[in-house]
This record gives sequence, structure tokens and C-alpha cells, in this order.
Amino acid sequence: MKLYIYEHCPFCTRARLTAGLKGIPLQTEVILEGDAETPIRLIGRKVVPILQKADGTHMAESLDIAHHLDQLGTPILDGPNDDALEEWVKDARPVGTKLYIPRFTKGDFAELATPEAREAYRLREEKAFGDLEALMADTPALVAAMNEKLEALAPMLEGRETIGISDIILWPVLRSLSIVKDLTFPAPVRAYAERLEAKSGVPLMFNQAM
Ligand SMILES: N[C@@H](CCC(=O)N[C@@H](CS)C(=O)NCC(=O)O)C(=O)O
Repeated sequence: MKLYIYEHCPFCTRARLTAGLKGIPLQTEVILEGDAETPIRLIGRKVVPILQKADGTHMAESLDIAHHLDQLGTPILDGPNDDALEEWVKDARPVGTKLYIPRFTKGDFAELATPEAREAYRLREEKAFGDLEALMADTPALVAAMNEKLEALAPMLEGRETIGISDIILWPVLRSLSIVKDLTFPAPVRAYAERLEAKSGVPLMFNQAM
């Protein structure tokens, strides 16, 4: 099986996290930002993640891929859905994207390996989020708002042991936020993020926080 990804992409991270937690060996192939040909050839539209299944066919949609991977062998995503965690993600996403998207465009990712690919990505995100430098300039207010949300998340993660689809939705958002240097991850949130990093082998981004 092969998974086509962008390294920064939180949707791709859902699939990588599932495979990693299950110990499924999954070859990943990073496609360059701006490469529309590859995804269109595989599934008829420009989107990642794309899973090439064992039978050679391809599928899209991160949660469908996570479910497919989980059904191979013994399922592990057997914890109950945690509505509070999923609500937290919905509430945090608008502020979170404003923090991590402009930083992703400056990050060290294989999909941005050429100047053309980086520019294609910058333009894609500028179209979706507007002036990215204005968002960078808004960092103090955005950080203050997100730190409050992370504080509210902390008690929900204290001692969390079960793994379910809610973790597959939440963890990629925390991974994305780990690229934001000025954020304060409360201890239970950082411990949870690092626990799933260690279990899955999918790296957080604290090492390139900016
Ligand atoms: N609903 C899709 C969304 C995936 C998605 O939005 N992926 C982004 C990358 S983060 C993408 O491929 N955007 C189109 C592009 O590259 O132009 C899923 O859950 O897999």
C-alpha cells in the first residue's frame, strides 16, 4: 500500500496516524504542491491524501482511509466517539488555521522542495485565507486566543487512554499547532501529543516551530 501525502497536511496526518498506531507498514509518497497531474490521474481530482490499496485501486477522503486501514487486521479505533473533543476541534479550527497555515507556507516540507512548489502552495493558501503576512502580524492576538483553548482542552486529555476516531481528528490539529512557536501547550496536552507521536512514529513539528 502507498499513501500520497503532503507532509504538512492535517488530513494526510489522519491516515498516517492510523497506520502508525496500527503498525501497518505504509510507503508514503510526497507529491509536490502544484502537481495536479498525479492526483487527477489517480482519483480524478486534485486532493491528498490518496491511498493506493493492496489491490492497486485508489481511495480518497482521510476518514474513509483511516477506517479502511483500521479494518485491516484487528481494529484499534474502538474507543467511543468523544463529542467534546470533536467540538473542541471545530471551535479551535478557525483560529488554528490562521496560526499554522502561514507558517506551513514557510516550513521545511518535501512538498515545497522547489521554489515553484512553494509559490504554488503560498498562492493556494492566500486564495483561501487572504494576506498571509497580515495573519503573521496578528500572531499575538491569535496566540492569546489559542492558548485559552488549549487550557480548556487540558482537562479533557488528562490521563486519556482510549483511542478512537476522535483522536484521529484531534491529534493532527495539535500536530499542526506544534509549528507555532509562541503557543503554550499545557502539560497534559503536550503529554498526549507526544504519546501519540511516539506510538505512531508520525513526527510533531516543535523542531521547526516559528
Ligand atoms: N475531505 C478531504 C480534504 C483533504 C484536503 O483538503 N486536502 C488538501 C491538502 S491539506 C488538498 O489536497 N487540497 C487541494 C490541493 O492541494 O490543491 C479529506 O478529509 O481527505
